[in-house]
Amino acid sequence: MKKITEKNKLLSHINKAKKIVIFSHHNPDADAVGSSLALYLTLKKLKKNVHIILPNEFPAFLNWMPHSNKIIIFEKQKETSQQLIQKSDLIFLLDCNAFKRLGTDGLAELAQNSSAPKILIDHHRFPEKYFNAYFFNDKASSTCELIYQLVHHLKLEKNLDKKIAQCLYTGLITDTGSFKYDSVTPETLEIAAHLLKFKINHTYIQQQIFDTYSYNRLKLVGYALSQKLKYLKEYNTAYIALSQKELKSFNFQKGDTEGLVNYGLSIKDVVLSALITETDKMIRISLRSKGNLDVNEIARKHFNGGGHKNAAGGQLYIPLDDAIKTFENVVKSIRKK
Ligand SMILES: [Mn+2]
Repeated sequence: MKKITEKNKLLSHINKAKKIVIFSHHNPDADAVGSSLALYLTLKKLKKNVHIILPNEFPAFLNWMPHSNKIIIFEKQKETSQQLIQKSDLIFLLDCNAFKRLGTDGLAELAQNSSAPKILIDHHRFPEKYFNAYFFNDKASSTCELIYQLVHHLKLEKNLDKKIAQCLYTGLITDTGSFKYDSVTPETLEIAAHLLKFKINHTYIQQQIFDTYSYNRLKLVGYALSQKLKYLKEYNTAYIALSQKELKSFNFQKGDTEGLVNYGLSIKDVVLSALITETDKMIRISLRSKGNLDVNEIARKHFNGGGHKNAAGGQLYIPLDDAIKTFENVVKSIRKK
């Protein structure tokens, strides 16, 4: 499945619906939150009763986003979430390709088992086949880019406003590294240009996203780079592994390791970079690559995950030291010359 724009199906589902719930993935990022809010605000203008339910808390650096305080966090509001899902007559899943990406504490089942029609809007590869309608393109830079296109396909562009533009712009810049990744197309920049015409303060948005580190977070980055960065020169690979103990010593807050995986790629000959972190429940592995090296495939095959060609992630349920060994072995097997 490369690109599907079932605009007539989508429009008829939206026209019929009264109570809509929007979901996005576990550990929501700025594209998940931005696209959910932009769709929410658009549907509100169509006088729909609409709610966003996210599996768990989004990073605090997104608190400034318009209406972000209206987002329901399943982890904290299970009963409210359950009632909303039961009453809903249309479900959207955004920025992830399957309900299982809503996590493991019951939300995925609640959403998937609901009798409401289900629409997928996403840019991750290999979407599941059980949705009633799709707006999908794995070449799109972000789900925010897809929401912008959807709004136009449905001839709802007169509903675009400054708040929606702020939400969409946020997902665009975070999923493209401020317009530098491979996924950026002329259309991405045309969309960005149009969004700026709503007089959004793009410098403010950049600052809210990228310049809001705590002192501890910056110290953690310094420690990770100076003490923990491992360079496997002959395999053009760099990685950082951090234990719970190390993270706690920097008073780790959710989101503090965001972006850390990208530093490895800034080494000249590195084509594969990884961040391996120990959480309470598992070992998380984030992967980034340059050029044709497909980390989505590596994540799917070796780390129970997936994502995009140049950015993917997964998890392992083994001790940290074993996860590091596993990662090194995978690298040696795939980068063998
Ligand atoms: Mn995305």
